[in-house]
Amino acid sequence: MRSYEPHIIEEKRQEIWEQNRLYRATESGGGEKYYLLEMFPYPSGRIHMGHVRNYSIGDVIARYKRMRGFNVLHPMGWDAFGMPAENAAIERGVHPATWTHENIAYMRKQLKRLGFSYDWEREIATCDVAYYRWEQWMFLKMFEKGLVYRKSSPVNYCPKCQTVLANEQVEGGACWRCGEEVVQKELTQWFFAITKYADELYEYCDKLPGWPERVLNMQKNWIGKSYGVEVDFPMEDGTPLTIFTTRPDTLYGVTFMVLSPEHPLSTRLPAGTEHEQAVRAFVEKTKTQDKSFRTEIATQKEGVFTGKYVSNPLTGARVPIYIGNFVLMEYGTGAIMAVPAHDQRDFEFAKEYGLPVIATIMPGDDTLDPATMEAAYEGDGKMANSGPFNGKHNREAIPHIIDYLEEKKIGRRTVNYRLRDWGISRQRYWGAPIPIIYCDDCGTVPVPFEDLPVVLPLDLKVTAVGKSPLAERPEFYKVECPICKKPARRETDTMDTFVESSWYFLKYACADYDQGPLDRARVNYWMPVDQYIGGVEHAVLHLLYSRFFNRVLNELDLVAVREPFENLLTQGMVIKDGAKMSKSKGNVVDPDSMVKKYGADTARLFCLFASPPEKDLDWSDKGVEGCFRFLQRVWRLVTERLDDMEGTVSTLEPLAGDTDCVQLAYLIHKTVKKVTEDIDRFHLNTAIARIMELVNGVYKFIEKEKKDEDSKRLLRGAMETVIVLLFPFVPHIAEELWEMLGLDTLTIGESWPSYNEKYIMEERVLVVVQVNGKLRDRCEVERDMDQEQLKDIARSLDKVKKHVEGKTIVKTIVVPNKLVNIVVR
Ligand code: ANZ
Ligand code: ZN
Repeated sequence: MRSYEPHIIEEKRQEIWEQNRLYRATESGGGEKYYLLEMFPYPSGRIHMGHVRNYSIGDVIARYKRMRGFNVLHPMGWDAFGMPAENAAIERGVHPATWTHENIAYMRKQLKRLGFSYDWEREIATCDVAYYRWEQWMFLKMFEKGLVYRKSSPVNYCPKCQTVLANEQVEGGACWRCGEEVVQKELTQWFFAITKYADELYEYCDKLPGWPERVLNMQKNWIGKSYGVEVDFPMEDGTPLTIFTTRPDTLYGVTFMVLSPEHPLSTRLPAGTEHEQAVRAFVEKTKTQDKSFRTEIATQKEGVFTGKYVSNPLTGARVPIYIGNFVLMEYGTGAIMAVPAHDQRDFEFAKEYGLPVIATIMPGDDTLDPATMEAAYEGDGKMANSGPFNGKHNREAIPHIIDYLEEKKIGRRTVNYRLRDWGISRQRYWGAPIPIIYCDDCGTVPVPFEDLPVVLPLDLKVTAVGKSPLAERPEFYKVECPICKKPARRETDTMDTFVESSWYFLKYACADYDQGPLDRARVNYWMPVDQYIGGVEHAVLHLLYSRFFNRVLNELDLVAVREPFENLLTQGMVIKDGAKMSKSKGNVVDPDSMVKKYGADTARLFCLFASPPEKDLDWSDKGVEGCFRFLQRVWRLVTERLDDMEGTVSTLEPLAGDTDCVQLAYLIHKTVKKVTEDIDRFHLNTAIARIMELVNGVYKFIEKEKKDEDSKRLLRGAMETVIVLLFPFVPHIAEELWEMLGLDTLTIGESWPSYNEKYIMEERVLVVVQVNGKLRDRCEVERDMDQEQLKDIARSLDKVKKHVEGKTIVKTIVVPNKLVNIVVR
């Protein structure tokens, strides 16, 4: 008898799969289409456990759906542009392309060794010209439609390294490499007009029932739809200062106004007055500060007086205008009415500059005393100090106040979004070149479609991050203007790598297509993605950008659906010793060594069994060991009985009719039902637990040492069921055992078992069986079971048989769910 040697069987099975192109997806395949997608990895060098987990979950679903007759697309590829490649180039002198391709080769080998059922013929790497050329095409189409534009915008900049820094390269306000304080620098950059879709992206969140509530809320918060009102406060010269507020109910509590330092009035208002100097100094100072820092709750509220006033349009009160660091130009109108009694930021500002506080919303029956308040009261309540609105509840008053403002033409209802347009310019080398040319005479000129692709030159050296070597390479940037043919300059920035991951799922549908950006027919056959699986860290940006991009491509008639991902599963993290498994924490378990020690099936099984997919997975060596032992147990279950099973035709019916057979049959059918339901709901861990229970049941049955043919047939049926149910989880061992039982391995991947309702016992009860009033045995049966069936079972019990044999049954009395009494003579 062979012992369980995972390496031998796993490599053998993988070779067979590859030779038979078993997981190749075609649009002409039978069955309903099913597109299963896992977030593609960044080729950082090696697969980590988080990947193993993500891809194991996906592989179960892909295999399961195939077994249920779906035509499954399950692709894999590489998010291959990005900064780590440049860092490696600087640190180790290896070219980003070389580094990336070597990593891809290694990681592809790792994924293959784990036995994931990908259609490798559709593999894509986003750093390939064949991929990004069509992204450039899309950029140009978006340029035509006015969905991409250029504007000046601040970036993080390190004056010492003279480079632009990504947000993640700024650590506590300092450069990650030299520690110098990072400043904000204005750069002209390209933007995608995602805000044009803000409302649709927001409203569609309610039309995605297959997404986790949590992710939808994160998307909604990010888009930040806010209903409010713009109110005009007349300045002394009569021109209006317009602010945006969500709380017009606090208008009577306004004691000052605050402008963003970037607001055009900030420098204009104090011009030529004694305040000019101080204002200018303040504006200069805040300019270099990071936006998110400025709006943090903990950040000190700072500001300066402009010397000017407005009047409150409701009360006529004279209100001073300040400039403050916590007001941003990007939101609303870049100016606010400050209500220190009811807004904490305004409260802190008022305390800092000795400005008055007027309370207008009272909490419950209490009254607020501005003299003793220690914080703003931001809740709801009855209005006070508010003229005609006194005594009203503030929430009820809001619509009336807005109606009044609109009637008097001093305000209008507006909706504001927190979402900003997507800045895609990166001053980096390892990315897709932006297909634009600047000409002194003709201005900004898109590269003509027929001149695509703009190929990223590979024969150069990367020396610093944040400074694209493209800008130092005349062969690249010196070009002829496509319009006037005079010398011009090519854009040397590259695109944000989030652009590549915003449409890769469409490319998979037609990976080999090169006649245009996408093969519409094939894309529309596969789209939308039926199930997307990935980490929750992408809950906002990647998913939002993809939803945006898919809409744009829908309008370009390249894809028929508006939403790309029908169902989303966000898997939890892999934790070890209480911390996220990561290189920096030094608690990494290397998948390679796992596979080496136990094999791919054990690695997969552990990742699937240790916790439900959405929850964090706590690493446990013991747990891994346990999974390995379980597989050995399954291996023995079958291999130790191969001779015995030869020539036996399997059945799932309790033909022998005795209790053991009946019980085993019930267990088999119940397990099939439960595992099916569990996988459908992604309860993969409990699905495995149920298969383990079935294995225990089969071992128990074997202990009975039944020799009759009918029992053997049932035993074989049970074994085959175990194997088939295990196949999506641990395909190598399952397929090998299947083959050893003499079955055709090509059928295992197509044969999800069905169950017979007849054998499903939802709720079980213990029934006492008597013969002539004397207790002889007990049996566990389904509650409210059919009386005739219950009598059959009772009579089939061994201990009962003994007392009935050779006698005549006069009658059988049944007390439902309790007792069967067989009266014999
Ligand atoms: C007066 C007020 C009183 C406010 C009060 C709040 C509470 P959301 O809900 O996020 O949309 N605001 C408006 N524009 C701003 C800007 N450019 N920078 C910083 N803050 C700004 O927030 C809307 C509220 O944020 C607005 O309502 C305004 O303060 C502030 F008891 O107006 B509120
Ligand atoms: Zn020109």
